[in-house]
Amino acid sequence: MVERSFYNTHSQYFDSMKQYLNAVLMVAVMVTFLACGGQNTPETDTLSSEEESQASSSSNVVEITIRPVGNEMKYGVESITVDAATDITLILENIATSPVMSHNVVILKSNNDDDVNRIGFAAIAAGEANGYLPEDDAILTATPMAKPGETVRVSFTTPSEPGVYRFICTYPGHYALMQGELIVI
Ligand SMILES: [Cu+2]
Repeated sequence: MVERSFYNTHSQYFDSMKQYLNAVLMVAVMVTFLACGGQNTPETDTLSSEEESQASSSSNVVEITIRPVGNEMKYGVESITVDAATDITLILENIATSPVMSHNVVILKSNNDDDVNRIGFAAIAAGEANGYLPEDDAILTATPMAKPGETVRVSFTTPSEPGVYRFICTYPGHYALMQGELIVI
């Protein structure tokens, strides 16, 4: 930016602002491009989700947003009812501010306390480098870990079998309290 001529005349001011805004826009476009293309995760961006749903028989991807209750170890939504075999994008918007309130949403293939406890314990051993997400056959899908202020998402297809599927937060110390149910009908 040309700071010295910035305020010389109105037209220079607006030219500079225009250049500045163009630069901001370019950076935003680049960040969006990198965010969409740079990750090798099960997430899908909005565009490809729409393309996929147009190609398949279902008409829309259902978006579900979950937020924690402030700085509590508690999901604001503890019961979600969805249709079987439906494309879902689950969004976790972590509005917490406390540094120990990182959260994720790990959906299990069951509503079984043994599975919940085993995965909750294994998460600690999995460690921060793995987002406190253990490898376990009983995990259906999971969002990445969201630090306070972050938003994460995961896209998946709900099970074809109706039933109750537990979801938990696997940040150390959270899973016993931070749970909910995905009810597939
Ligand atoms: Cu949590």
